[in-house]
Amino acid sequence: RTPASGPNGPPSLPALPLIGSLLSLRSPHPPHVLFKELQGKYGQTYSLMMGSHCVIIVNHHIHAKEVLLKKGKIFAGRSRSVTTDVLSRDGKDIAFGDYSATWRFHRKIVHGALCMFGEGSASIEKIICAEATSLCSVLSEACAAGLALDLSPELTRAVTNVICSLCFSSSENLQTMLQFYSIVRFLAMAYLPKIISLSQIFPNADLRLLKQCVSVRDKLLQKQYDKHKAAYSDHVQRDLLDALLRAKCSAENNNTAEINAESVGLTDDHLLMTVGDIFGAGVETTTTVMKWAITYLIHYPQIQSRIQEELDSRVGMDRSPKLSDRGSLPYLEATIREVLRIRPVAPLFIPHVALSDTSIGDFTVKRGTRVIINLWSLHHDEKEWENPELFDPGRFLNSEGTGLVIPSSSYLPFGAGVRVCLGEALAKMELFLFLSWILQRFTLTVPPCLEGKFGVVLLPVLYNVNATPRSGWEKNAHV
Ligand code: HEM
Ligand code: PLO
Repeated sequence: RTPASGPNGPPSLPALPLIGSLLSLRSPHPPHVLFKELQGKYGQTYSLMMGSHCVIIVNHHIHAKEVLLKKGKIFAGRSRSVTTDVLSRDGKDIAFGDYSATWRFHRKIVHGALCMFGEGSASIEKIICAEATSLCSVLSEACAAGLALDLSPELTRAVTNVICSLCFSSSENLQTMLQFYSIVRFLAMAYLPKIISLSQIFPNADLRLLKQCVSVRDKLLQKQYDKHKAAYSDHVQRDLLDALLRAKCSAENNNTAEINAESVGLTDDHLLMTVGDIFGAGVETTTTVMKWAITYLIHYPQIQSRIQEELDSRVGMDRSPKLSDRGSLPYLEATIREVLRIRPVAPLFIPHVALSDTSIGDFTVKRGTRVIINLWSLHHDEKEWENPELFDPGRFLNSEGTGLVIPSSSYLPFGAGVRVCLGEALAKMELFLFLSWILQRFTLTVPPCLEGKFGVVLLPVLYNVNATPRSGWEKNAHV
């Protein structure tokens, strides 16, 4: 039988009409883990059917780099889905937009605007440090009150404020923004597994909820957009939205050139969706990495104290860490790299699409085929990483422990090539500054703290408890 990917295509999972390979994908594991396991049976690169679409799963860095770098332009396409159409008004953004002149133009503007912030006044650093200051003051208030603090909302607030400053130079409406993000995070993060499931064919209730959330987001974005348009001037560029508006205005005034606002896709929708992307990507990813980092530091107190020793000797206690300290804090940098390895935020990237007939290794690939790079497999490859499940920042240090190394080419936390992450530099600055400020001042631990807190009575310090019914009690645990 010819596999769905063609006679010379990669080995295929079995598939049925309509539901594709769904039956072979039933598993208690999340998709990235399942896709890693399936290598045992089908090899490192294999294909499967999602509904009527052929999808190739790439689990090894050599094929991954062929897709992302060597044939980057051929594989730079994106596919549309019900979910991404809702999120991006039919692909009018960067992350879910297909490869086109419009897309290239938007990427260039955003890239330029993000670089501009890094130079001169070094204002990104100032913005992040202001948020680090307030994050640390919340921590110290909780500490003074003897309370354990739920860090999630504080981290989300800090990261959201940074992005708000960059995009709109304002942190107005933050409360609504935060509320809305907690819902969208849940839905948006579920989108990949959902593509694999039947919801593509039978849109369900989740989709209605997603539409509601997106409309809240869009109202917010629209409000900022209108304000910026009203205040627009050719001479001032305060933030990302100003940079986008400037590009739009100069294209509109440029009647003679081939570049006019319509043809390069500088419509209101495109601008709004691009800002929406930077917002979505900027908040979700960095917050998640911060949470993983803190979780690992709590779990490995010896790593936490080694970072603190490094901070004490290189920065001291008289001043706060700066971006220029990055070179002298290799152990902290190595820890951040290791967090991004062991728990990649985007373990399956965003699916790529082949824009023409091509190949991966010896396998032929037909135009329109979707390609999923399984970063989880790359970062947990036993041949590339010694004991890949172990959290060990030391693997990113040279043998003297004084300098940083990348010990394997199987490491791509931000992707590579044409579709490489646009926020890599920003994310690294945030992670470095937030973590260094926190660890300079605090040691993070979790209760249980069996010392208790003395009031009139000796009170135990309670923390969030997860109660899972034991086997046999699932149905009647409430009785
Ligand atoms: C895309 C990782 C933070 C904006 C991506 C991709 C990865 C990634 C793996 C997909 C590449 C692909 O599909 O081939 C990360 C990680 C982050 C992070 C690990 C944090 C540690 C950010 C931030 C921003 C951002 C802070 C915004 C400023 C984007 C955008 C894309 C993207 C716009 C889509 C690029 C495209 O499709 O052309 N990121 N990201 N990311 N990221 Fe990030
Ligand atoms: C988050 C919700 C927003 O409303 C829309 C959006 C845009 C860009 C997406 C982001 C969401 C989720 C995280 C993504 C990002 C692009 C790159 C990033 C997928 C859906 C990652 C981790 O790859």
